[in-house]
Amino acid sequence: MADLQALSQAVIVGDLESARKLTRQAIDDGIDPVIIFREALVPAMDTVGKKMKAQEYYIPEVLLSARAMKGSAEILRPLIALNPDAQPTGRVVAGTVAGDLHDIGKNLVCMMLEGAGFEVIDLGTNVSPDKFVQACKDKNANMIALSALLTTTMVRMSDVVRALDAAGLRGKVKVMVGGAPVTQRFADEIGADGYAPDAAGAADLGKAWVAA
Ligand code: B1M
Repeated sequence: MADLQALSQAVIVGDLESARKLTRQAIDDGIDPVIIFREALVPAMDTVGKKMKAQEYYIPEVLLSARAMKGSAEILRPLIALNPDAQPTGRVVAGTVAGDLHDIGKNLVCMMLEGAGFEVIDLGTNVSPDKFVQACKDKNANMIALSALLTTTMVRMSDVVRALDAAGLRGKVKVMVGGAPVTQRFADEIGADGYAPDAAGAADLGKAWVAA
């Protein structure tokens, strides 16, 4: 029987092989991949963050945990993207803003958007405002999804909003922002169109925009 707590623990201690094995087991036992994310992977990385803050974990331990989390996510990704209810809904350019290398949450957001039927153009991490704007033009995107995990980089989101404005794209491309330090209030302050607290919320917001 699948043990989501054991999967969480494998991610916390950075045990990639066990994380993969327990993920496959959970899928074989019929657990919804989204539940595996929400109830095992996300709380595990929360614990890792707390340990980092308490200086029980340093960068090497955090990287091992991130690697285990990615190993599990790679197995879940195609299952979420193959959501049979998903219809082609829109085109989203996604990325983590300039100066920020955190990509686990952004990758989850991309997966959930794909699962909701969006075509996602993932620009990766440390993405400059110009690169976001160019990708929106090249791909004819109707949405942009910005992630930031640092209080020092979340402010870069407003640079992207301004760059879209300067390129005359603000009426065409809706901007959604998120990441641990980001709030609805911050989104309002920088003129973003929306904020989502988690990856599932990002997919819901995108769907709501398309339906409006
Ligand atoms: Co970093 N790090 N890190 N780190 N790291 C945090 C963010 C931190 C809170 C840890 C801490 O001190 N407790 C802290 C930030 C403090 C602050 O700014 N207030 C921090 C720091 C300080 C740093 C460095 C500066 C450390 C250093 O070098 N001294 C450095 C910065 C490097 C850089 O980016 N320039 C650094 C480096 C790293 C690693 C490279 C070691 C690694 C990243 C590996 C990787 O991503 N490939 C790392 C990690 C793993 C973390 C923690 C432990 C976990 C982040 C994570 O993946 N969480 C993190 C502590 C924490 O957040 N608990 C921490 C799991 C993930 C699922 O959650 O990304 O929040 P999250 O995504 C969520 C939501 O936020 C939301 O959806 C997801 C859930 O469904 N979401 C969106 C995210 N983007 C969204 C976009 C949306 C909507 C929702 O719409 C578009």
